[in-house]
Amino acid sequence: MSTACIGKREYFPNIQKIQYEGPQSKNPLAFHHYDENRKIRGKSMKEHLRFSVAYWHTFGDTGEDPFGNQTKYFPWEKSPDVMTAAKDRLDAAFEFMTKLGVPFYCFHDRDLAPEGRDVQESEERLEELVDLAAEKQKESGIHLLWGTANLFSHPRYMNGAASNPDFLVVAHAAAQVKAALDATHKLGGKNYVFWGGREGYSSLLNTDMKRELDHLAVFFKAAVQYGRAIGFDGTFLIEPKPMEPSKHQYDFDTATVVAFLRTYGLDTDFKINIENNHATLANHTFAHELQVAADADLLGSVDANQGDPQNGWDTDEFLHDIYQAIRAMLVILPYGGLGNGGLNFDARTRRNSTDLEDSFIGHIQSMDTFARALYIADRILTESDYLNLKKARYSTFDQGHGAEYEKNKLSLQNLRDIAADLGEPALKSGKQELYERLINQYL
Ligand code: XUL
Ligand code: CO
Repeated sequence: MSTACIGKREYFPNIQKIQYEGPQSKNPLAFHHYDENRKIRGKSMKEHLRFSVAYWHTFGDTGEDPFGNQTKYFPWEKSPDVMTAAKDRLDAAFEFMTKLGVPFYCFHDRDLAPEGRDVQESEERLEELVDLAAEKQKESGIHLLWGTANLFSHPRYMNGAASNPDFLVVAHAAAQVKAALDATHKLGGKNYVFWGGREGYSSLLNTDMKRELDHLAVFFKAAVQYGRAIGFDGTFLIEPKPMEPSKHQYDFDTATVVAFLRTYGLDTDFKINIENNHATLANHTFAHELQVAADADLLGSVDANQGDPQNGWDTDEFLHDIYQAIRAMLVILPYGGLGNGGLNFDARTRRNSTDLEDSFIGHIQSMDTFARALYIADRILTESDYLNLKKARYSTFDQGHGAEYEKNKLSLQNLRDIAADLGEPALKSGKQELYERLINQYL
């Protein structure tokens, strides 16, 4: 039992601190690949992967879905007094995270403290929980990866939050963001996230899209200005998602968000938080979204989960597909890592996974999947021909006319003359199967 729980109620009495037991272990409550101190490229696995627990799913998801009631009854939700329940949830969260051995966590304002009757009461409730969370962080050594405001659950946000056509709703959203920024800053959060669940539209017939996007940008600017004024020097992140709950969200995918940030001059303070399941919903792969962000030099953080390729909604499963994880690491490692970002498990156990230990198993298996992917990707990048093969495909641009072209020195007429002089190019294989084989070879 961890020192953090001594003298307090224990919520997971049957779980001890999770240990690394190596790939031969058959213990589902032990790490088989995540050896936090193992060094890769001079950095420990813990420093590379920067795992984070998502407060809302792990301590708040009770298994309800549109067709059925609650299936999970957490011992920390028992008190009829909402503030007592919030404090119990905090105790359970820090016991869970300490036993799991993760360095970070993330929350929405309303995960930490329930909304009050008005702005003032909501602020006071959050402040009370933030003070308790600060003590817990100190005791456990666990840090805040990011905070955010829930601008999508309350009925007032049904037509949007920052992009709502009613100014008073926008002001309420701003009040929430102000308090959530105060909380994030007080807890030493490395980032602040905006996910625009309701920032979008249901019907274009009643929507002035240009005006709503302009309002969204004004809102982000006000948030940056306030954040910098209180001394928050972390990164602001936008988390793209194409739909759900809105029919169409303004932060549709990474390319859309890059264009938005550049259009409104927000790309100096903002980066992007990429979620795999959101990539799936946008008909992209995880690696595609990561690569678009990396190429724009705006890769900030990752919501590490996976979706279901056969259905069209956000299933938020714990990532267990090793191929997707390796392909992600093949982008993240050459980018130089996630900096102040991390891999946040925006994931939940299934509705019918009702044992308390299931949540540990979900996190452990996903941590193992990423750890394995990290060392496999590192071997592919350092031991195989992968990078050279890719570079060689573009070697005709390294000298001669190709190099001049890259420098913008050839006109369309010049290009026409070169084509006419040199004749038909030889067919060169893209060798996709060879690249695919490389991954299997290092598995
Ligand atoms: C919703 C989602 C959110 C954000 C934070 O799909 O991913 O939980 O990560 O608001
Ligand atoms: Co997310």
